[in-house]
Amino acid sequence: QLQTRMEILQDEFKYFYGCSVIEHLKARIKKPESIIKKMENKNYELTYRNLVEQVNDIAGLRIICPLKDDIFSVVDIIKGMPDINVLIEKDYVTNPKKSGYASYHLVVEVLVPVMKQVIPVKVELQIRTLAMDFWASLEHDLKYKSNNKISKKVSNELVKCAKMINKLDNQMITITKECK
Ligand code: 0O2
Repeated sequence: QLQTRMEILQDEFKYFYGCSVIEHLKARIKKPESIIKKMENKNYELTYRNLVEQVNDIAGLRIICPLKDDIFSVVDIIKGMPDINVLIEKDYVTNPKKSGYASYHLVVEVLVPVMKQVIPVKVELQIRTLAMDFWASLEHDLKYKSNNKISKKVSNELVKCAKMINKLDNQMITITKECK
């Protein structure tokens, strides 16, 4: 549902302004084995209640924006949707994580009609620029390949790269403004 709405928003921007605040979208449903692994890692008892209450990212939508400013426009649009309830908001764009990770996270609740009832379903949204996505995807793979144990030297290098990416994202905003 949310993916379709974001695709419509992407089209609306292109139609009215000739460009979009959304570059592309990636949606995924977490595989049952990954859900179990996550619950076990966090020491949650494998109950349906814990699944619903503790796991926020069974449905995940990544929104990739061309520019850093676009992230905040997308966040405002989502927060302004009357039928969407924002449960959690984390701004790692303004305050990146120690790892260097930058992204805007929202956990929202969407009402999904199922048979004769409507159930609230949580979706984790990760909103970031193309450059932030490039860094996060590579860093995620590197951590997975080494079972989350990357050396201090590698993590320092990754923090340096994240800082370069932040600088690049800021420069792209300046260049874009100059061209307007
Ligand atoms: P995976 O393998 O991507 O699913 P939560 O994990 O949501 O219960 P947490 O960790 O406090 O609670 O939430 P946070 O910090 O908002 O992180 C949620 C997701 O953001 C992570 O999911 C990652 O996908 C991503 N993320 C957070 N920190 C980093 C980071 O340093 N590097 C990268 N590449 N991604 C990060 P999972 O479930 O931890 O991992």
